[in-house]
This record gives sequence, structure tokens and C-alpha cells, in this order.
Amino acid sequence: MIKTVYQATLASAICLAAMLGHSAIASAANLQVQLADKTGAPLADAVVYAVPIGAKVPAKAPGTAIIDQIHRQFVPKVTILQTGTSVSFPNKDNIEHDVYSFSPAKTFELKLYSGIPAHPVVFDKPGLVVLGCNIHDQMIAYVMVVDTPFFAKAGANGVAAIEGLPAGDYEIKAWDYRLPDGAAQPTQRVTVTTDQKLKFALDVSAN
Ligand SMILES: [Cu+2]
Repeated sequence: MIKTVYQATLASAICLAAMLGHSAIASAANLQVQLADKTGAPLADAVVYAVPIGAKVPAKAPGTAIIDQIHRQFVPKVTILQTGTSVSFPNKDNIEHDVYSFSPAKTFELKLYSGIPAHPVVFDKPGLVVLGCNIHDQMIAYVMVVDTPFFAKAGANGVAAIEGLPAGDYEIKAWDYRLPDGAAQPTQRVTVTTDQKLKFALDVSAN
């Protein structure tokens, strides 16, 4: 008798899990993207983003991000964020730094400063923004500004995971700072219904 009740409970628990699993799949999926060069070596810090085709990008309040200056380097070197995001640039060194960009997507300069600037910089247009410091030539950072909340950056293993994608069609676009200037942006079209994996082999050799 006890065993029968246990089995019935187990069966309904499995059924419930299946139902929950099904609804989770119907509402959102995860896309795991492997980013590598043409030899198959992983591209750490490569970025990827998903642009819905024939569907509106869900509204999202503009977020915030931080790009530090530590030991005369921008940290992180690569940032991907959604249009409208405010970025602060804390200087954690005991020397002054400057932050400038000549990129059309965001042209600005934070003149030599210490500490944290009073106002963050709002990245209000999509595109690639390249940052420098006019004192330290080796300081360089990249900000990829995208018109979608669905994006990710690869870890050391070259894997980037875009989470919570509603089912639908997407253009998946990849970018890596090692790509030659003006290179066509690698793009793949996918139909997302459930969790899936994708690979990009980027031709960074010409750089
Ligand atoms: Cu500097």
C-alpha cells in the first residue's frame, strides 16, 4: 500500500516536472555558442548577440556597467552591452588616466582624472566603440553596443551563453577584437525552439 502511494506520488511528480519543463522550453531557451579561430583555438572575449527577426526586441530598462582602470589597463578589455547602458569608468590606479573615443557610435573624452568620474557615459547608439587613454598607448578597450538584450561574451574556453531567448527566428552575430578592421560580420540565422548549440569559426588570422 505504502509502495503504491509512493509510486503514484512519484508518477505525478515526474508528470509535473515534464509539464514545467515543457513550459520552460516554450517560453525561453539558451543558446550556447562556441567561438574559435580557423584552427579551432578558442577565442576568449569574443562576443555574440541575437537579433530577433520579425519580432520586437523586448523592452528593457537601460542597465549599467563598469569598466575599471587597473595597472594601466582597462578591465575588462571587451564589453558588450545594450544601447542606452550607462558605463562608469573608475580609475583604480594612483596615477591619472584619460578615456577617449573617436568612434562614430560614441565620441567622448573623460579628461585626465583620478577616482570615479561624477557622471557615467551613456552609450546611446549601436556600434563598436574603441577606447583609449591619451597618456598610456597600451590602454585599449572595446565596447560593442547592440540593439538587443540577448548577448554574451566568451570565457577563456571560447564559449558564450545567451540565456532566456524567447522561441523564434534570430540572426546570431559574432564579433571579436582580433578580426581585421572592416571585416564582414560573421552571422548565422537560427530558429530557436529549445536549447541549442552553435559554432563560429572566425578568420582572425589576417590581423
Ligand atoms: Cu592611462
